[in-house]
Amino acid sequence: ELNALASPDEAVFYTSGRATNEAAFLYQLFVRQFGTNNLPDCSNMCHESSGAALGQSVGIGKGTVTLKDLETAETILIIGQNPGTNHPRMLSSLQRAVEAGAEIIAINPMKEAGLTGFMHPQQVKGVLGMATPLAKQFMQVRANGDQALLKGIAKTLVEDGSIDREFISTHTLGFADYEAHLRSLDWSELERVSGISRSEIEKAARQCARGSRKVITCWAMGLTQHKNAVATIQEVVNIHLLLGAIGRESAGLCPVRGHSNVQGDRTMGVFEKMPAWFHDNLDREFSFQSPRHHGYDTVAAIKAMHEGRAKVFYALGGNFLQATPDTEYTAEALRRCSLTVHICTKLNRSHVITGRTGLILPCLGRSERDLDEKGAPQFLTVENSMSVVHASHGKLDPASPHLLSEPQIIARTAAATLKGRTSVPWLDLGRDYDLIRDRIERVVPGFEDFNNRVRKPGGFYLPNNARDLKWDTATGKANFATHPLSCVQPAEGQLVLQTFRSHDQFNTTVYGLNDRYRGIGNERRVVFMNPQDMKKRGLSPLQAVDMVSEHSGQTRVARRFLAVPYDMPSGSAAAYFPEANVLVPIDSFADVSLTPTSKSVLIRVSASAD
Ligand SMILES: Nc1nc2c(c(=O)[nH]1)N[C@H]1C(S)=C(S)[C@@H](COP(=O)(O)OP(=O)(O)OC[C@H]3O[C@@H](n4cnc5c(=O)[nH]c(N)nc54)[C@H](O)[C@@H]3O)O[C@H]1N2
Ligand SMILES: Nc1nc2c(c(=O)[nH]1)N[C@H]1C(S)=C(S)[C@@H](COP(=O)(O)OP(=O)(O)OC[C@H]3O[C@@H](n4cnc5c(=O)[nH]c(N)nc54)[C@H](O)[C@@H]3O)O[C@H]1N2
Ligand SMILES: [Mo]
Repeated sequence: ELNALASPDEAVFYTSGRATNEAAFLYQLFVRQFGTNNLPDCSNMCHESSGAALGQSVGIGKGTVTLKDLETAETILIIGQNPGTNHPRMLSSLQRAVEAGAEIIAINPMKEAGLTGFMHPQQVKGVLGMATPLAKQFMQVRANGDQALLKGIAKTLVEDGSIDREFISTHTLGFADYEAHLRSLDWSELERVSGISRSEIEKAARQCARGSRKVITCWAMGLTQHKNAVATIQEVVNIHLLLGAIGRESAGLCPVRGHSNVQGDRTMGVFEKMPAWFHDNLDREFSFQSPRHHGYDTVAAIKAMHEGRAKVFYALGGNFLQATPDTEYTAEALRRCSLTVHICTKLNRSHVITGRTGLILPCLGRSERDLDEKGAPQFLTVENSMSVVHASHGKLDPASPHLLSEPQIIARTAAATLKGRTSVPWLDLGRDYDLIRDRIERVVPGFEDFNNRVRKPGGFYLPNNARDLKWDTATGKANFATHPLSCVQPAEGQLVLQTFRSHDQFNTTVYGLNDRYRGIGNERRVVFMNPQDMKKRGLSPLQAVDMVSEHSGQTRVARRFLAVPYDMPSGSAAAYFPEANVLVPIDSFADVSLTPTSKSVLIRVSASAD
């Protein structure tokens, strides 16, 4: 099927963030030797906005802090992130930080357990091992009101004179414009858009400026999945630049990641627009000419399949149908393909919405033992969100003796597809992961002596220039970004719906029907609403409602969700991903990063007709 295509660009190769470094490296090599950069990945729907923002502002698309920094910070902002459910191991680091004197400021429309109030104190204490909320200050921001709030913090710092002038003059560009912008902002506007009072915002700013300004900001999907996400994240960076709170101990930027190796996959070249130096290294190492024109990201790939410009869909893990926006549209896109292929550890719904031919290629999971031909155990590697590369050893008996590893499946697919068109010893690479690591070492900076260093306990750190006050930006400095204040604008009667995770799920894998910290049992088709917003619509608790998403004159409907009154700002609503993905318009995505706006879907809610 691949070789029958009119052009290699008619194939799309998706990656989910579980793939190991070795699998991801082989995969992108295969895809580029095949002749395309169509390498969309789950990052496109996740932290793409963070990568885009940080790249422009500080020259590296990832976080700048270590776990030790986190545990020794003085102030930690946690914005748009629900660690109690999604990053429970982070809670113990936060707890250590608080015990050492740190103050946590949480910014979220919802009072998430672990950060703030507890729905069921006894139970949560038992599970999280904590008696009191971690956050000293909680700001119940309006949906997408963060930019206004962050600008308010920056304005306070500037007007108080609580800024690090030496850092600003040595390391940054664009301060004068930014300062003028901040001074021109009107407090009543910032209060209205954020939903937070000036005094609360000033209090947060003054906390950040206290002590030796060891500030760390953590954020996740509550910032990344909005139309203005990149600008908002750059506002976070601006605050750190004002404070000089980057590139030194106990301070810095911490986008909190999702999948275990989403960071490593990007480092290995899974990206539809890798920089030229990466292509140069790849071409030199493997003696070929990789295509340089950019490929499709996730949204572009769905549209290409829908419009018949792409005909083969190949996935290294993930659940493309359910993770992407606009479920019905995406389903149709997949059905129009000639071939859909999934390398996977677990069956999911994507596997039953197929092209004319559908293949499921089950593979070993990372928890399973992976033996080489002589029966010796092999290991693979991953990069965690603190830029540490370490080994991953499977311990369990494989589910079946017939399972192949991801690198083996990719290597055999490449050998069978490329035949005489490649000089890469694919089958050897698929058999011996040390050989893949030798190649990675010669293509990707920071992996010198890879095979030796990764065998040491704990692995090794990748270089992080921003951490070392080296700015790989277009200007050679860290850049203040000055954006006009923006916020999603619902029309009269519309609500801003966010689609988020319950406690009993990992992305599209649902383990149970409870969301214990939010007090929901045995149901996922619920929509959380402000009690006043319910009253206005004549809705009683647990009444069945229909949600209609409105975008560019199109409507999308999700029927029979139960309305749950909840402590959240009026004008906002929340429902679970992936059930609510039918409402996320394919054409609604963030500026620059093109991340679907899964946290700001404009909807109308009314009592169910039937
Ligand atoms: N158990 C479990 N762990 C996981 C996952 C999982 O599904 N289950 N998924 C993994 C993955 S891939 C990722 S990316 C991470 C996701 O981790 P999170 O980003 O914590 O995941 P979400 O559930 O999407 O929660 C987003 C949070 O942002 C808040 N929020 C929504 N809109 C706004 C807003 O406009 N402003 C602010 N300030 N906050 C807002 C929501 O109320 C919610 O608390 O978790 C990872 N870890
Ligand atoms: N509306 C809405 N949509 C969202 C989000 C949201 O908050 N709201 N969040 C977005 C985010 S942050 C993300 S990261 C994406 C996630 O998008 P995906 O990564 O595509 O989705 P997952 O549910 O994590 O994929 C789970 C599947 O991966 C396969 N799998 C698991 N482990 C392995 C492995 O080791 N190898 C292989 N080959 N396969 C494996 C299994 O078959 C499993 O069913 O969803 C995005 N979609
Ligand atoms: Mo994610």
